[in-house]
Amino acid sequence: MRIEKVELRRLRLPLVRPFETSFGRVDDRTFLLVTVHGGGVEGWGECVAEAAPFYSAETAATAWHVLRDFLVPMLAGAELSSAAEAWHRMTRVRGHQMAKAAIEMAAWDLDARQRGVPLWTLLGGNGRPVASGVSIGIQPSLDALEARVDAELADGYLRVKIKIKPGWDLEPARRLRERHPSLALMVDANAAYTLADADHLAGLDDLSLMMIEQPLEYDDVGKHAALAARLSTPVCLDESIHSVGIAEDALDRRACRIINIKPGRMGGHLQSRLLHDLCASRGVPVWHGGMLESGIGRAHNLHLSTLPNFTLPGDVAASRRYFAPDLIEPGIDVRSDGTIDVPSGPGIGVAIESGRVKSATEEYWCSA
Ligand code: OSB
Ligand code: MG
Repeated sequence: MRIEKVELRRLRLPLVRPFETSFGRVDDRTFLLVTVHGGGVEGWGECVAEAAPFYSAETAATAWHVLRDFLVPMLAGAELSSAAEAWHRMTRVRGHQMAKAAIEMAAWDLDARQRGVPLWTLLGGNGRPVASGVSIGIQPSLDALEARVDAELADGYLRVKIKIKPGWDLEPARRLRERHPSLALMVDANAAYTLADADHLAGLDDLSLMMIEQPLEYDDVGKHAALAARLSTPVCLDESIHSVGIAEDALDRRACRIINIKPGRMGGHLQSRLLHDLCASRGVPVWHGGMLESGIGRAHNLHLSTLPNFTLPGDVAASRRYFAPDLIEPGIDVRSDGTIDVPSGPGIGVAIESGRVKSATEEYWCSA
């Protein structure tokens, strides 16, 4: 397949609800969309880098720069045997996984649409409905948290993750555990703690949590290994895992027992699949993370989530939790059994509302 032309768009959409984590609160979502054209077909990818460099060093602005000035020139005009080749064309650029992922994933969508098959068939998934969980931001009060969780459970979600930080950790987790004794419950710290907090975090150990996600520094594997040895709650890594090599190192050092896969953090579908396969070979379960994506990124996530080692519910929830309306029509919906259908058309299989994309676009660039 030949990539004839690439378009970049920067969009901003208001969130249905503000989202607060240990690194701050957001009321809207800034992100990029990448469109690759070839053979009369379009492929779409979403860049999950945020406006601020708090979750990761990348921002929407750095991704725009790296895409426009380096990655697009490596792929525009290129003849690829398949989308799997896109990653290899970009290896001269170090890091910038989110920028790479956006165009790499667009190439996968293009490849699948040109072949007329759903993306999951190219990725090696099974296309079956995906078990869905929710990620609930830090709330203004424990009562507000309980109400939020009740509303999500009424919608059918199979797992609840709450964001924690110092001052909002043991008490909210304990309150939820008392109210919902058998709930699949987990916490995500987004790197808010240090090893000196190990005894405090061990206070979570009697709450039967599925896992604690990324308790320590975003790039620290060694300290996670030391912490994991002191907790009975399984440690899951998110921010730290931005390459297959780091994941191997983390597993060798027993820094985590579970890994969250986000294709944006890994540089796209190919690297995510390699990470998935590595974890499968080590008996390590994975689940699909989320980055407050629009329906375009969310659809990619659903297809990837149907690979066999995604055995835990993902942060791949319904459109209406994030944007009203979403950029796709119909939006992604959750069924009462807590699963989400994988869109069945060619490629990512969703219909993009070009009028909504246009009205949310703040900046546009085209390679040709
Ligand atoms: O740490 O998983 C995270 C959102 C933005 C940045 C980082 C994270 C998250 C979420 C939200 O937890 C997941 C979602 O609902 O998309
Ligand atoms: Mg996380």
